[in-house]
Amino acid sequence: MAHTGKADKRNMNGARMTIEALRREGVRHIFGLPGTTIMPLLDELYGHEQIRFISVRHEQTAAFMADGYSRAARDGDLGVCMASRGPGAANMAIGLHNAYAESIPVLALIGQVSGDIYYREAFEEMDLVKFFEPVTKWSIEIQRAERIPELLQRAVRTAREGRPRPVMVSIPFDLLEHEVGNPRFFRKFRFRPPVPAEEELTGALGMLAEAANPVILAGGGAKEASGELVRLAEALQIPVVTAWLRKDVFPNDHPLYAGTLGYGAFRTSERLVAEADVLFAVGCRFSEFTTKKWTLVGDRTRVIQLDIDPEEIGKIYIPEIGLQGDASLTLKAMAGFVERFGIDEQRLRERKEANRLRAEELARESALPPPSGRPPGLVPSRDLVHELQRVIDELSPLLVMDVPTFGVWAQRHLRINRPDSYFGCGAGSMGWGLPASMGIKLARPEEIVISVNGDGSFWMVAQDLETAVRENIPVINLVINNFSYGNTRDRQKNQFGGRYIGVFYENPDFAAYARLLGAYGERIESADELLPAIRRAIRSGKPAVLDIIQDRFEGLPEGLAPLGSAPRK
Ligand SMILES: Cc1ncc(C[n+]2csc(CCOP(=O)(O)OP(=O)(O)O)c2C)c(N)n1
Repeated sequence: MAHTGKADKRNMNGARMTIEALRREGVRHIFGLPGTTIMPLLDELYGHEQIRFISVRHEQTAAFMADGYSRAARDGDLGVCMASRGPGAANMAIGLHNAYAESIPVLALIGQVSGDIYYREAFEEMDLVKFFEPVTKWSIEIQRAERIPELLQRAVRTAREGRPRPVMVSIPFDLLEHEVGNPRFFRKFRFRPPVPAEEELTGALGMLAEAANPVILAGGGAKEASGELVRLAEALQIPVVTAWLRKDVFPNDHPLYAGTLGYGAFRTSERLVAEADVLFAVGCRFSEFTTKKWTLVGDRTRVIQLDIDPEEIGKIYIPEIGLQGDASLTLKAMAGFVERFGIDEQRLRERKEANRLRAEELARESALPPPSGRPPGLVPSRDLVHELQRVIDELSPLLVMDVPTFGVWAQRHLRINRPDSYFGCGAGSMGWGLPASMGIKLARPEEIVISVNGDGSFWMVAQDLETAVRENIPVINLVINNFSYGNTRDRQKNQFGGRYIGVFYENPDFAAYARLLGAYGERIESADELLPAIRRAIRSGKPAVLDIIQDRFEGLPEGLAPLGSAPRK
């Protein structure tokens, strides 16, 4: 083999090499569900001191947990999910689809039938490489036990480097049992994140300094660069909008915050982008919702695009300046230059004035109507958003947003000021919220983690509340219970003449269900019960479900159509 690696003196079978390779790469958790082809791997994890195996009740949970874990892990730790061949793998697919769409690194480790019986439609056999190709950056099956460390360690690097995305590694059963003498392991290696050259940065700064109406659009890639973004925006007095669901990349109470694009965006924010002569995009993929189906950024807008992955630069808009770089390091370097760059004082004063006027306009447009004053019984979204803001201000939690219709209220009215504290499901997978929040809690156990879910979404994964109880993962789940697939209901209302089909159903008493499983449960019929109930849930030390009862016909705020819907021809 051309690679040089350190030989381990011991003989190891494939399963031991697999777990050892992951340990060396810093993996601390594996989420999975047992099955025949991964039995040797499970046995390796028995009593393992550094890697915790968490068994789930459905493989989609394992994948979503790995996704949440990777999003929240601070030390570059990677979420790993594990399943046995065909059926388990198929169950996992939604989680990999979600992670792929959202640029989240995840390693899916999947068992496979042994090589001696492959291609005969063996029991649960499936072409895993082909199956996962569209939802992974790299999808491979290892053919020789000796190569397990090499390929697994490379898979971990592949998932993490450049645009992060999931990878799938399948290992046939016979390889896991195959003994290898003096197996070779490799150094844990990470690329140093790139920073563009000084002249590229000063070129971009020059363009931003001279622009008439510049704007910064910050996406998920800027998640760890909030402080740098603030410094740069302040130095140049440039307003910042965030990509859809990435509210936490810029403090929402900052005078230069100009709103979040995407579904439910305010006109002020959209106009700012539409009228910009220079747009500086930082770690943003110009998604369909952020760009209003790619109509928001006009031909006359000159784009500066900063992205870690050169393949992303120019994919949607051809930039005048493309900067390949890590968002934090690059913004830090830019902010450093700008301080000695000297921007025209008169221009700075003009920008300050324009920003002040726009901030007032945005404040008027985004003002939340006062609470409804309705008697207890059903909780209007408007009241809920007021109370959720109180929860955020008082408890400073990590907030995990599944895909409820309520997300529009959150997008428009919640003020998130703490960096890296808001996790939204931009790929739209129902059922992501509970498991993702479990992964997030494991990555940051010291935090209060609150997920916000529709009742339809919650019920797709509700069995894994048992996992949260058994594994002692105390996440707090708000279930916005409107006894319907609300988003779909609203489409039928707006576009199909109110002919409701397949959107209403009955639910169990979710609070009682939670208690039945050993979790904490409460029913909420008035928004002002929310904060005290969350405090009680925290005190219980258990995973919790707060069942928030809504009117099944409440629907979206006036004038907002469901996401992605267009008038019917
Ligand atoms: C796994 C999955 N299946 C179907 C959909 C399509 N879909 C999008 S939103 C929605 C309804 C969501 O209902 P619920 O979770 O109760 O939230 P609500 O809109 O009622 O707040 C559906 C069916 C989806 N996004 N994901």
